[in-house]
Amino acid sequence: ALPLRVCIKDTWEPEIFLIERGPDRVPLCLDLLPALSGEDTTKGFFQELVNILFSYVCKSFRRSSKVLDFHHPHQLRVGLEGFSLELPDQPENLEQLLVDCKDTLKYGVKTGHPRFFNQLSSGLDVIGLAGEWLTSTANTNMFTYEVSPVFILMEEVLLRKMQEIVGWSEVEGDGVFCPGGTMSNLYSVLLARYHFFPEVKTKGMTALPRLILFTSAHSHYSVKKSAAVLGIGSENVVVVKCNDRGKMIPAELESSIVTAKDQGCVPFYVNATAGTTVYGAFDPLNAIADICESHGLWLHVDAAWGGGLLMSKLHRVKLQGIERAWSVTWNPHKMMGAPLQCSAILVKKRGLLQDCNQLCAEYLFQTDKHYDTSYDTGDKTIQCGRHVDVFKLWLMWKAKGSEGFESQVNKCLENAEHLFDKLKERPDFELVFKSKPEHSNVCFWYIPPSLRNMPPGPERNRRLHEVAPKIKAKMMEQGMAMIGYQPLGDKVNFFRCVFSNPATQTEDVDYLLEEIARLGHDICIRIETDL
Ligand code: ABU
Repeated sequence: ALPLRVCIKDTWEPEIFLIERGPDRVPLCLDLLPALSGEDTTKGFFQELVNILFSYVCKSFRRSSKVLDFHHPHQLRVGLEGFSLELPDQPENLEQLLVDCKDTLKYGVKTGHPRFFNQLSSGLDVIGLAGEWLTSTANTNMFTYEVSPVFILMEEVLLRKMQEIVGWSEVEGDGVFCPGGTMSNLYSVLLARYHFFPEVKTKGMTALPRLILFTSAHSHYSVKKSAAVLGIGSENVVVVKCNDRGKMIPAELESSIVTAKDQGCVPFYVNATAGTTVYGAFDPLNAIADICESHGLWLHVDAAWGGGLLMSKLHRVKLQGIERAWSVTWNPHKMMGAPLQCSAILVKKRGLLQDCNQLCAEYLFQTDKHYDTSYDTGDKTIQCGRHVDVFKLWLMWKAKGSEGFESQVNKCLENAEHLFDKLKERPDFELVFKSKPEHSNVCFWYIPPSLRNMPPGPERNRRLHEVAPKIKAKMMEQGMAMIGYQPLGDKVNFFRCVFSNPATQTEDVDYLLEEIARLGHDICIRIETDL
C-alpha cells in the first residue's frame, strides 16, 4: 500500500461527503487536485513519484545496474508482469499509476548510465532534469510573450550568448530553439531559399529556377530530407566527396558548383558539418566559406554535434571559420548534456526568420497589444505551438557557468583519446581511421581470432560485417552496456563509440572493450563454425 493519506470524494458534493478512507481503498486520479481537499493526496502522489524518479536517477549512475532490460516489441506489447500498455475503460487507481510509472522506466533504456555509448545525446543532468520538471509544470507555449514572458526572454539571452560564442557581432544574429537538429537544418535551407528568392513564399517552387544545394558525403541525412520536404527535391542535393577522415574536400565542392552552373542550375546553399555523425569530422570551414563567398552562396554550418566544442578553449579551434556562416545548427542536448530536446538554429541576418515565416494570425499575434510585440516570437517559426526547450539549458548554464560546460566537453574528449590509445595497443581491435579523433567519436572493428590473419578482401569483409550486429545483439540482451554500429561508404559494419555523458570514466571505457571482446569471442566462434 502507498503511504498516501487518502481523502476520497464519494459524490460531487464534496463539502458534505468528504470521507477520510483507510488502506482498504486506494485513491483515484479524481482525488487529486483540482478535487476539493485534494492537496494531501496530490502531495503524496508527487512525493511517491519523486521517490520513483530519484531511485531511477540513482540506479542510472550505478555501474552494477543494467543499462537496459531488453524485451522484444511483441513481449512488451502483450504485457509483462502486470505492466499492460492497453488503455482501460474504467479508471485505474493511483497506486497502479505509480506502478505503471515504475515499469515504464524499468523497461526503458538508462541513457544516463555511464556505459551507455549508443547515442550522441546521453547523460542525465540533474539540474537539467529539474529544469524540465519546472517547464512541464509551467505548461506554457513559446509563441507569445503574453503566455511565456520569462521563457521568451530566456530564449533571447541564450541565443545571444550562443551567437557571441559562435563569433557574431552584436548587431548580427537571430534564431529560435526548435525540435531537434533536423528541424534546425531544415530552417537553414528554408531561410537560404527565401533570402535569394523571397517570392517562393507566395508563388511556390514554380516561380523558381532549378535550385541546387551541396553537402558532404558524411553529412547528416537531414539536408536531403530538407530538400525533399521543401519541394527542392533530394536529387538536387549534390553530395560532395570527403577525404579518408570524412572531411569535405573543398576542391570537390568548387568543381561541383561549377558543374551545376554549367548545367544551367542555380546553386544557392552549402552545408558544412562541424562534427559529423559517425566519424565526428570537422569540415574545413574557412576554405568552404571562401568558396561560398566567391560564388555568393549561403553557408550553413551543421554544428549540431560539434557546437559543444565551442565551449572549450582547447577544442574550439576545430570550428575555426564558423563565424563566417550565415546560419548555424547547435544542439545543446548533445555535447552539452541538456535533456532532450534542445536545439537551436542561429541565423546571422536579423529579421529574416520573421519575414520568411510570418503569417500574422490575428487571433494570436495582435499588433495592438499593450507590450512590445516583437517579443511575440512565435511567428518567426514554422510551428504554431512550441515547447519550452530553453529553461533547462538556462538553469544548467546558471549552475555550471560556461566553465562547467568547458570541463564537461574536455572530459568527453579525454575519454575518446583514452579509448583511441587503448585500441591502438590491442591486436583484437582495428581502428577505422588511424588518426587521433577530432571529436569524441571513435570508430573501430572487433576482429575475431579467425580474421586476424586473413588478408583484406571481400571474404574478410563479408565475415567482419556480421560481427558488430551480433555482438550488439548479445550486449543488449545482457544489458550491461550499449554501443552503436553502422556501415559507412566502403566500410563494413563497425562500432561507433561516442562520449557526451559526464558520468562516463576511463574505467567504463576499459569495461566496454573487455565486454566487446568477451561477447565477441563467444559469438565469433559460432560465426566461424557456421561459415
Ligand atoms: N543526428 C541525430 C543523432 C544520431 C545519433 O545519436 O547517433
